[in-house]
Amino acid sequence: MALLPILHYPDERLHTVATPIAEVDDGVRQLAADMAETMYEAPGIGLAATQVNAHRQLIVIDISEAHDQLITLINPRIVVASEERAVYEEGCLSVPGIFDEVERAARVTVEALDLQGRIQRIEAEGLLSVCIQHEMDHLKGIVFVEYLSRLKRSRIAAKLRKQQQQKVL
Ligand code: K1U
Ligand code: ZN
Repeated sequence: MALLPILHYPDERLHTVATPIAEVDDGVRQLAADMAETMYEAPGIGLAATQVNAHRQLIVIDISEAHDQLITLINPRIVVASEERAVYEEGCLSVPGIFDEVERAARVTVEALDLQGRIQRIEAEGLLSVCIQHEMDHLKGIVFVEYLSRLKRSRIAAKLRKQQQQKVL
């Protein structure tokens, strides 16, 4: 297994739209395993392939404290979203140190392939629902800061650019 470098906002590659996975083969299983290792090491509770510069429809999520409930979603699609909305303070491994409130559907049902290529259906609420929607946004090239005001976004971009320059020097 391998740790993968995570792209940081405002890297343009975070805006790439991911393509569907035609076949769940060993290459996909290897990428999913590397993404899970990267997510646990970060640490985080989710990771989309977009964030590791692999533009395929693949997500890993584990919101458990024991790190024993890994969910892998391949070609996910939301089939039901509640009209009820909920606000949650989100973070993102691609936007380190920034947390802010985002409003999303309170509950979603998602269909996706698993690592054996079988269809799975997950009904989610609370943090799992937030995380699924956040990660599916990554696959569409959307970073959560795009839901914030233009002023907040430009301040965040400037702060992260400065941090990246300091790392290079
Ligand atoms: O970058 C990502 O997409 C992962 C992100 C997922 C997420 C968190 C909170 C709300 C929405 C989506 C993170 O994992 S940020 C780190 C984080 O929240 C966390 C880290 C360690 C323990 C618990 C939470
Ligand atoms: Zn994120």
